[in-house]
Amino acid sequence: MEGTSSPLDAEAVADLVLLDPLTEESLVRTLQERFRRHDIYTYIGNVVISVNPYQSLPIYTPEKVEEYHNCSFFAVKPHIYAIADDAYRSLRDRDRDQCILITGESGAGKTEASKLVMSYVAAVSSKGEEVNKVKEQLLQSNPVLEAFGNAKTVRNDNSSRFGKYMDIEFDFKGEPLGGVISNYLLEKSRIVRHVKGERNFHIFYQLLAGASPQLLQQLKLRQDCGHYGYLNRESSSLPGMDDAANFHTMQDAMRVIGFSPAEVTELLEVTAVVLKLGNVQLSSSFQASGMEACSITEPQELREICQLIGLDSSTLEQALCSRTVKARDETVLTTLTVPQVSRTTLSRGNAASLTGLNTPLSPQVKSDEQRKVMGVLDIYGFEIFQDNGFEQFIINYCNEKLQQIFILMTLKEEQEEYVREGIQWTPVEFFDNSIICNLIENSTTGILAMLDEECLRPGVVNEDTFLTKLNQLLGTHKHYESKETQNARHVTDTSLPARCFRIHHYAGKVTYNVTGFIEKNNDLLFRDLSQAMWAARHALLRSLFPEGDPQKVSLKLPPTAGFQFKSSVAMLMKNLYSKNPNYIRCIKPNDTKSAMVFTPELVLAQVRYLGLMENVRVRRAGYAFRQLYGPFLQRYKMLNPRTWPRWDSGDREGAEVLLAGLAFPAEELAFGHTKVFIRSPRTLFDLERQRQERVAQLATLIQKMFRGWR
Ligand code: AD9
Ligand code: MG
Repeated sequence: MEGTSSPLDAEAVADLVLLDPLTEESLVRTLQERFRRHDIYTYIGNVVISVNPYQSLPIYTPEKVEEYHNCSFFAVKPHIYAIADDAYRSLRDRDRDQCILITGESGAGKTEASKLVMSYVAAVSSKGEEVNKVKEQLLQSNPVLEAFGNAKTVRNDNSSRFGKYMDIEFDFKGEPLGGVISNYLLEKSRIVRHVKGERNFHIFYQLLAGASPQLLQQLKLRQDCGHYGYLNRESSSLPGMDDAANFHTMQDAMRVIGFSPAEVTELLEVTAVVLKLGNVQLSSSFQASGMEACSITEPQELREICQLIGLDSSTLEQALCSRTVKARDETVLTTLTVPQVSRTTLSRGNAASLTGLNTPLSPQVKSDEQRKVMGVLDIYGFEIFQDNGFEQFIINYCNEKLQQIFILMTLKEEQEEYVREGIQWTPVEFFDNSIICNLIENSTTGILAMLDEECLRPGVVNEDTFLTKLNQLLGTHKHYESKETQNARHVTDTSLPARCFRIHHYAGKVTYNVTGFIEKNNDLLFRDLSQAMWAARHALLRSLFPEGDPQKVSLKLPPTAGFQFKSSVAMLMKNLYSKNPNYIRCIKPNDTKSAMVFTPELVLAQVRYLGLMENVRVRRAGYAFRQLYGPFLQRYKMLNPRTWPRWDSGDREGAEVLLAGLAFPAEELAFGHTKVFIRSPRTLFDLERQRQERVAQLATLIQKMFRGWR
């Protein structure tokens, strides 16, 4: 940190609120300096920034757990355990439901952070036989979730391809009772296709590598990954990842969670079916009538699938090859022009298998019993790729909402603290991103609503008409752009291609290509297929396709993917808003997954879209620093002869007397009911500097005294 003269440089500012001067550069350099010293955690007030070390550091030992369990937040080095401890204590002792929001880009360490929080809470809560069982179940949900929902991507060998929110429920004594997990937007398209250098979901490789010959035979699978169309585009094994061992861990975890052996088998059967469907080829040909006909070219694979799920193979063949259309009370058979669609949509059994986790984990709590909840959110971060599609649009919308709640809650929390402490406070100006949220989610003129309208419109719909409509309605919106609106405004910008629109998100501009928006938003499964699946003699499969029940046939179209996502995000926000927030902001220091490499440009980009500068400013806008009177007096009492070496009256009076002797401007200080507040970091630096000088003086004095005695 050359170039700055803050007295706190030596400690490389453990709390960025104290950073002086506050610039993007000084912030990144502080993180870098701390990272170099293996201090991967840094605070902004009570927000923890975590920089992924990509190596195991000796900071998660039982001794560390003890250390953080017994100390107050600011008395120990920044750590994820400190925030977990703070949240847990305030849940247990102050009866406030908590949520821990973990954000950051792919590979930044969110999932690892969520596991650290869970294991900390498990370690410090009490240890009865029943409680231990619940804790084991909570911790063991991870291997199952990761098997079905994680995959190797170019960014992360163990990338979560879904958003996860877990409510851990506690009784009034703070003992865990159980948990409820919600999943958001599994990246289903990965089942049928993934880019070079990536893999499909771990479960497929785990199953083939770890299943015994008997199990493979029972599931009618071959061990060779190369045999399966969904897997063979990529070498099957990964350095450092033991798929076979992970399969056994996952199976054990399922048992701990409460899956019966029959349920485990059913889940594996569905997994095998998805894998085998990847090999079912359909071929189409024209009949003499001129109609297109479709047939299966791999009847053996189809027969085996049907044996596994207890279904007549002609039923499945017909469902895959044709589509029933209700027209003027007549049932007509039409062949599919793109039969692959059926396979893609069928794979949702995989997504649903995640949801299946909730039943065994549901807490056994009675409704009249008082419960407290800690929510842990591990959700995909903001994404800006070369090509951005529907998935990025949805993910970035979610991040826009999280940013909104972050600003609101940070301010709300500040405001509440000032009210609690009886301190005067002027509201802070900040960029309100609700204009962007509204651009996306407004129920009539928002992009999602217009997409839905386009998907439901009879006649030929395509993405071009969708884009034209967006241009017409949003052409003048400050945060919206496309080639056409630019042309209208006579802007020449060669970076914006056709068939794209661009949104100015709070975190930066992202260009979305509309190709695939309609199909992905529709997410339709042809009724013949859901009916075939429901007709199978297979309990799990039937439960995955409830709409296949002919009794429940409805002419109403199911809600679109965008609509469902918007509703679940709204529910999530409401849930989070009712709790006390704790933030972990994760940063990925390099693109090569290398231990201890820190690339400042990469970190700067993340600092920007995590809004860390804004976070520091908001935190500083009121009082940058606050501390309970007791610890404050202890730390600084040596600065005033009236409070040193002892002060025998109340802590608050002591702090007032102490500070009165130091002649800081009155507006720099405020005295709340339990805490002292200091407005600017400079005053705190000054205090720290004076303290360091005084400590040095006292040390010299003591040395002299010793010498005198000798
Ligand atoms: V993604 O959005 O799901 O693709 P995450 O969840 O942010 O991503 P993850 O937690 O999976 O990232 O971390 C990526 C890898 O970084 C892990 O597999 C570890 O190898 C490594 N990592 C992350 N955090 C730590 C840590 N605290 N200590 C050591 C870590 N290694
Ligand atoms: Mg993850």
